[in-house]
Amino acid sequence: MNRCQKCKKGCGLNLEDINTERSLIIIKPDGVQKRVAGKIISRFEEASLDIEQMKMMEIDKELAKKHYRDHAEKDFFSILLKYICSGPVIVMIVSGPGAVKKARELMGPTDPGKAPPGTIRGDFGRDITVNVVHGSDSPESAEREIGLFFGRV
Ligand code: IDP
Ligand code: MG
Repeated sequence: MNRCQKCKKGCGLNLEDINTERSLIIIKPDGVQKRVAGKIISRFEEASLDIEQMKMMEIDKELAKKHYRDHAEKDFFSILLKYICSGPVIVMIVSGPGAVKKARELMGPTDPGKAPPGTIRGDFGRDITVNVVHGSDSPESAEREIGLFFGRV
């Protein structure tokens, strides 16, 4: 039996549940268009992350601005908005122990040119903007982003 982290006794709390985290993943328009969405989804499944929710949608400018609000002052902001709104995307909530870090390791660095082979961006990304996938950068960002795309789930 897993032991409760607080009291170290077998009180029935599951350590996996305690450490479970969620991340918001977006397969960006280039990923859908290049027909590599299935391969990308498999990477998360093969890393033992659970898919809790998944939907295909188009992101409008208003949602894109909210999602990328931390980049509003960057010189690439308008290009980023145009790109993320340029076609259908697949949005997912993945969960599991350390899901945020695990997902980012699977994705690789922002710039596909610097992402090693075997990472999603290394294998399928084109350039520093058109980089095939989004993953939350912290558990706090994940919860904010999940709220934007899925509401209270
Ligand atoms: P991340 O997606 O790896 O978390 P962020 O720095 O949060 O990277 O940037 C958000 C998105 O903005 C990137 O995924 C990419 O599409 C785009 N982006 C980031 N840096 C640049 C840049 O220097 N030039 C153009 N686009 C960029
Ligand atoms: Mg980011």
